[in-house]
Amino acid sequence: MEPARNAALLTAGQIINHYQPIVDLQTGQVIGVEVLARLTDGKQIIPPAQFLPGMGVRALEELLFASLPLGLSVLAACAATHPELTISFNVSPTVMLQPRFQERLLRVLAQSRTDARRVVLEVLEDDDFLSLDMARTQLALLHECGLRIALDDVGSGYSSLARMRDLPIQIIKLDQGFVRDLQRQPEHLQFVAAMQSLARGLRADLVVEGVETTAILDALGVMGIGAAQGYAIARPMPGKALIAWLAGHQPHRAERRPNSLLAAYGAHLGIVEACRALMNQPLRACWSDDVRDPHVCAIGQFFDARQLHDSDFGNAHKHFHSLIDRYHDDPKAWEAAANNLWRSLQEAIRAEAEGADQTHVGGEPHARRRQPKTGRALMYLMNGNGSSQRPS
Ligand code: G
Ligand code: MN
Repeated sequence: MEPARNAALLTAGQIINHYQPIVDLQTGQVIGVEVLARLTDGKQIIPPAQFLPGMGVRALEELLFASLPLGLSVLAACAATHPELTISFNVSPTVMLQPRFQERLLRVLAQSRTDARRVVLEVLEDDDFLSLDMARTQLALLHECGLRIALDDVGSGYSSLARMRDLPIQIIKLDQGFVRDLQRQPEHLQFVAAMQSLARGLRADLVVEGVETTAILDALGVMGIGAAQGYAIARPMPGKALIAWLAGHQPHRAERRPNSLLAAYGAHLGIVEACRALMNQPLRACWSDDVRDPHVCAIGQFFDARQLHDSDFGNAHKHFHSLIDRYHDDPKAWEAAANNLWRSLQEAIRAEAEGADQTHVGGEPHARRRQPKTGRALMYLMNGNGSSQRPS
């Protein structure tokens, strides 16, 4: 907006850090925090979207080195309750390729007695990602010093498959764009699952960003996703608030049983993938005797608990179970049954999201409240606290 004013604020050290927790979905433990730097004029906070565009490489470097010691001191203050916590900083690749960047960074770490293994650099390719060779060399050197490298916003315009192939990275952060709207577009869970399997193949940890609702959190947990970040866990907050939040945080272990339709969708994804894996290898799988019983699987248990077996998707689920061990005999019918369950779940999830939108009463554009809606398509709703409500 006002480059001159922003430059002046930067020079005057008017920088504050906000911190957003990153949670291990399987254990529920907080494993890291991402630093989100902001400028302030003393009265209001200027968000990055306003000051980052147009900032030159010098200014970006100064921003990082102003926010770094603040972040490291908060990390030290969190050590009492969270000794293993990592801290992530967003670094532009052009900054990283500045002469003596590494020397300067390591000096700051040494001054604050920070173990380099606790620090993550989140790299987002920008227009100026000049030399891939140089970037690769620099990232490898930084990793040798103990730092970990995350490829940020993967799936957005700039972070491509080629970068994942060519750069030495230890963490993949899936862009919010694939996640925020999952209740509107549940089929995008396919991308999350694919990214998870790619990350495993690359031996990188996956962090899914933009997790805005408990239903999304639930779906990711059921799918066995490693880590998540987003408003459903916590919003970015000042250092003091973070320390208090961490001290009060109660870890929730991911459950195998879905607690939302979106998570049932995710669970079905896993089951179908597992069946296909069996189909594509020579071993004839042995199913247990009760596999055709729609009440034995995790989805069925969720439908039991909410009395959802007689809905469209409940019937589709029963039909899929009746064919589940028949993929060798009748692959077409098997495919059709698997797809039909997705389709009917998708419709119900969309209807649920639309119902929530109609009763939406302001606030964050993406943090949609889910309110009871009486009507045909809506089978049940989850409150923010995870309890269920059925239309009366
Ligand atoms: O590019 P990067 O992933 O570093 O961007 C993080 C930005 O996303 C921050 O500005 C942060 O405030 C914002 N953010 C964090 N969690 C969520 C979320 O759940 N939903 C939305 N819409 N934005 C989020
Ligand atoms: Mn980031």
